[in-house]
Parts: sequence; C-alpha cells; structure tokens
Amino acid sequence: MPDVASILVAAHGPVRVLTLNRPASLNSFNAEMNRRLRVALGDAAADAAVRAVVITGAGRGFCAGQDLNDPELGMVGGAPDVGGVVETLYKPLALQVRAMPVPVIAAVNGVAAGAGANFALGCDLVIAARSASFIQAFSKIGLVPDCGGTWLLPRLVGRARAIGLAMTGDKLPAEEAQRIGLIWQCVDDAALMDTALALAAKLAAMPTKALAETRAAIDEAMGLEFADALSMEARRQDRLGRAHDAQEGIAAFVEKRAPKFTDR
Ligand code: T3D
Repeated sequence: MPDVASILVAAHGPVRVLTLNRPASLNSFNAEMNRRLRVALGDAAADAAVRAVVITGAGRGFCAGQDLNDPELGMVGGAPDVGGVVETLYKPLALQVRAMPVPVIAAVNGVAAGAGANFALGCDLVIAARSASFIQAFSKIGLVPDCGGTWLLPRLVGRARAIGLAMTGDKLPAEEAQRIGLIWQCVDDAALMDTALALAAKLAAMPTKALAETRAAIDEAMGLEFADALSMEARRQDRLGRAHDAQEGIAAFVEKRAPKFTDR
C-alpha cells in the first residue's frame, strides 16, 4: 500500500517543521520516505521565508533506521545491495542536511536507531524527549554505523564511547546522551516541541548566513591544523564582514537598537 504522506510538512512562521510519518514501523526509512524527505529539505532550502527547520517523528518513535522490510530495496533474503543503498540514499541525505542554508534541529521524540540515530546526530542541534533513546543498532545486524555515524560519533563523544556505543548497540537514554555530549539537550516529553520550536524561532531571528557558515567552519576546522583553522576563519570573516547582516549587527549594537537580519 503506498504511503499516504511519509513526510508531513508544516509552517510555524519562519520555521519549517518536517515530520517523519511512518509510525507503524517507528518511522523507519524506506526509499520513498528518504526521497520525500530530500524533496522537503530542498523545498525548505529554496524558500527564502524559511529560516530554520525542525525534524521530528510521528507516534512513539523518531526513526528506527532503515526499513528492514522495504521491498523496493530487497533487504530480506538474497544479497541486498547495502552499500548501494548507503551511497544512493543515506549519503545524499546526510550531505543535504549538512549543506542546508538554515539551522536544522532534530526534535527526537522517541527511539532513534541505526541510520535514524545518525541522521538525527547529523543535524545542527539535537533536542530529545526524556523518554527517547539512541541506538547504534548496526552491529546487531552485522553492519557498521552509517549515515555519517563513524565520522560523527568519535567527534561528538570521543573514540572510547563511539566504539562502545557502536559495538554493543546498547540503548543510550536521552539524559545520558546529553550528559556525555552526544546531543544538545534533553527535556521533559511534554516540553519537546515547544522547546524545539522556541529554539528554532530564536535561530530564525539570527543572521542565518552566519549560522550556516558557523556549521561549515566548525566542520572544516576539525580537519585542519590550528594555523590553517585561523586562516580559514579569516577567509570566512572577510566574506561575512562585507555582508548586510554583520554590518546591521554592528550598527544595531552601536545604535542600541534591535538588529534586523535579512541575509540567507
Ligand atoms: O541497506 C541498508 O540497510 C543500509 C542502511 C542501513 C542503515 C540502518 O539503519 S541499519 C539499522 C536498521 N535498524 C535496526 O536494526 C533497528 C530495528 N528495530 C529495533 O531494533 C527495534 O524496533 C527498536 C529498538 C528500534 C524499538 O524497539 P521496540 O520494542 O520499542 O519496538 P518494536 O516492537 O521492535 O517495533 C515496533 C514496530 O516497528 C514493529 O512492527 P510490528 O511488529 O508492530 O508490526 C517492528 O517490526 C517495526 N520496526 C522497528 N524497526 C524497524 C521496523 N520495521 C522495519 N524496519 C525497522 N528498522
């Protein structure tokens, strides 16, 4: 049966909310949902009125990773082309999130497993409900972390914890995920969407281009020597400093008024 709408799209002022909507399988990714999510992200990126994106899940889960029953991908029986799935579906999705011109917040409402966990961790800020959890489920089915997990995990929590999480596949509760620095914040379940939307609204009022450059600068600096990182920062400041928002921000500070940021 075709999905009714595997991605729900809603507007909250300048914030675009995308909801993964396959709750019967904990919003696991079939190829169709993956493609629809990429279209929805593309639409948000192309719409100048959108200044932040929130991604969450319908029902009791956030995302249980790859739909292991997806007939389109032939996951069960035979020899599925797992590498091809990662290359053609998860890699473009993870790169697209990383290249969004606006901040992307994952509001993790329930379990986030496998590619669902790493998709969330690849967003700019992760807020999780207290009842949510993160599971590197790959080892249990004979795979390695994907959707950026091998890159993200050691950078977020260090090698020891990355290997522990990835090898055991143990469930990490949201509170513990916050304590070890895997995510930005853990909040009471009832406060999840309000907290995520408030944070998104705050970011939406900020200099959007500078926020996207901040993400790119921090990612780039991870692979640079200190002196090279300083030069990279100078190049980005040179570009941003000439743009409207930096001039507006400085002028507003000097004139003791609220800034009006418009760049995107
Ligand atoms: O080609 C490639 O595979 C490349 C990409 C790989 C990326 C990956 O993500 S690999 C990892 C795939 N994900 C998993 O291995 C997680 C599988 N799910 C679970 O281990 C558990 O469901 C959870 C720990 C996430 C949650 O457990 P629980 O007890 O809260 O829920 P449940 O009863 O297991 O699941 C509820 C329903 O969702 C259930 O269906 P049913 O019995 O009610 O009809 C279950 O089968 C379904 N479901 C959960 N995860 C998946 C799924 N159906 C398909 N695919 C899933 N990944």
